[in-house]
Amino acid sequence: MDYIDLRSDTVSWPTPDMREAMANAVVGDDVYDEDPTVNELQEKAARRLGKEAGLFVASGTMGNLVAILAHCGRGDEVILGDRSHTYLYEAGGISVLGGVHSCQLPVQPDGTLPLDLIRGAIRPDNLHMPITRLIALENTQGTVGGIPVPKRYVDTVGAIAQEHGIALHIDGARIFNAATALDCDPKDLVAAADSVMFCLSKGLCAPVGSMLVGSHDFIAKAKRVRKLVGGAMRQAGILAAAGLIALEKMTLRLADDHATARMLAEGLAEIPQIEIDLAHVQTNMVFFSLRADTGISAPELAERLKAYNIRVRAGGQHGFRFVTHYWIRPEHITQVLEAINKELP
Ligand code: TLP
Repeated sequence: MDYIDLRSDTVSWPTPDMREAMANAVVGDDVYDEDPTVNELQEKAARRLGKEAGLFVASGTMGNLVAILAHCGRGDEVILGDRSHTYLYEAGGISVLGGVHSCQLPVQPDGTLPLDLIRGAIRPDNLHMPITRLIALENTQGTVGGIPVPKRYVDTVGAIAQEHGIALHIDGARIFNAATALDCDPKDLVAAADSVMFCLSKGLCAPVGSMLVGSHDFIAKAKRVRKLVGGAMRQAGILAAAGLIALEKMTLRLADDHATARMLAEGLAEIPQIEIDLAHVQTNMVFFSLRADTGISAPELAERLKAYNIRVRAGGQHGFRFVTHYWIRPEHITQVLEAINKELP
């Protein structure tokens, strides 16, 4: 990349081998199920996560929307986190387009939703109330630092869902980061889930696309919803070709991004004007803040770093989220730390 971009892993460019695979991709009309590259990606994604079938979708937002609309009808309720991506950052799509009601539970610092609150939120059979159809978890949980949520917890939530005849969906935009950090097979991590969305873009570097996986029946329903929201694509094999490299190759190297995040976090912790909780840096995200008396705001510092070819995004007056990815190398971290040290008064 031409600059050091820590705003998100969504900014990552496709790798040179992705560009080559895209140029040479064998394609067909995916609405007729005739794109061999899309079909291969869907099969491999499903297998990798231990599910029966997969569906290529345009984005993570579309994947979550399609999943929730496939699980829930109008007026049904989904239990989700009050700081989940679906609740905060997907333009309210599940209620705008699906009439799906949401029950928001507080996301804990460890990325979980309290189990007693989940149990308490499941509605009894009462005509005054919406019907609880779905629980949605996020893994890694972005807003609390990209925290990986362990299998034991996911399994417990899955058991609660099963006991009440409701489904479990996982927004696994970064599920491979979670599996890497927890040192477990992604299949095991999502075994309790009825559906999982994960992103091929973000840390896996594909230019476009996410996957939804689940049972054959669920994916058949999801495919209708994808059509409804305008997400059925034609020669999408061009994109799926990059997705295959994302899935097969880029999922295996995420520990490098976690190591650069750690290096960055440890360097930031040595700067007196910075407050950071190192225990919260477990994947590729580094959350930190400037001490209130530093004399420079986070947006001002972000602006000044542009002169060093460094792009970062402030969250509020004092906070930052830096995200590492394939294009961020250890030497970039050294440059970033030097620039911050220079610019802090
Ligand atoms: N997250 C983006 C922003 O929208 C915040 C980012 O920079 O982190 N689930 C999770 C957990 C996500 O973090 C995101 C994107 C999505 C879903 C949506 O994916 P896209 O951007 O492909 O629609």
